[in-house]
Amino acid sequence: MTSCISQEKIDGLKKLLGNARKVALAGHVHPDGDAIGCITAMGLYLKRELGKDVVCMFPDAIPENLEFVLNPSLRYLWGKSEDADLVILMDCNAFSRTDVLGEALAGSSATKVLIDHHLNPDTASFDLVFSTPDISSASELTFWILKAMGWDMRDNETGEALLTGMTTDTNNFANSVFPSTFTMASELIASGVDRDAVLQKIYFSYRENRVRVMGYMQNEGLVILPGGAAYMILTKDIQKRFDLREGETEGLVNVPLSIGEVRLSLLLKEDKDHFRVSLRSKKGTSAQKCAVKYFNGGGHENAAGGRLYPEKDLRGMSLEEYVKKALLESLK
Ligand SMILES: [Mn+2]
Repeated sequence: MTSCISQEKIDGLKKLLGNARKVALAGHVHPDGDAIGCITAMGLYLKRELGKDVVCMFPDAIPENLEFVLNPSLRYLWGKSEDADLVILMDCNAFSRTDVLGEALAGSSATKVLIDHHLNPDTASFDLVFSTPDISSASELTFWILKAMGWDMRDNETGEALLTGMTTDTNNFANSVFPSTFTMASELIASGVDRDAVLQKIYFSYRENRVRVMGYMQNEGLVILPGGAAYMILTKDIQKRFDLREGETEGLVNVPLSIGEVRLSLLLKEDKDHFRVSLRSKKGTSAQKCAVKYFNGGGHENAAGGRLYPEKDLRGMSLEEYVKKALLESLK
């Protein structure tokens, strides 16, 4: 168990939950497996074990291949919020990361709890904070919180949601793995969670397009800079040509890191008026600092993200010039 979970905090959470009839759970924009997993698991626990009225809120839609995590016994809202007595923000370090939900959540009179594993949590906005970067995922942190609350692990749907979130955030045990992460997996599998079924749903259920576009980008779109940086730009044209849907290029940014010399990898994905930015790095190089300094973002030391607004950010440079400058300066 991690040191950010003390008995005092668990007692505090129990007390806040005891005073709340309705609980709202909220996650970050472009929800990933971890956000959906930990929110679904917490939702199931609060509803089934504590009898709470629960609503799960996300700023926007989730990738199709993760829809299996959503539980039919829970109520999910997309792009809108609802009042509650208690708000728990999960897998997200600040209300601003919840995009369209941010203002309503930050301004609400509800009691507020944070459960997160990103750097720089906005602790001042919360009544109770569970936060540490020394853990694989918000799903793992939720697992240890639920255990400390007295969860008996008999509900395998809750366990499956947690295992899914941890698995996607660690890229199936490839990064951000701690001894506690294996303990969590071991306990969940021993309690009856079917890991093979989870892996089947996450990694072996894509459409053909995904494999095609991954191959195309690696062959045609990958630029490797001297010094150990790599980038790819997934334009709207390419997305259209491959008929891409949300989440279908998940994992692409990791691929260049498999090259020995590459220490920093960037993927730009063109969106409406901006580019979505994913950054990955090897130990010793900070994806997080690069995201903060050049891409209006943040995240973890070796896995970060952000946004690039060409009109505001490029300042006369071309997109490629800006990207090269950002990457080369981040390697220093
Ligand atoms: Mn996460």
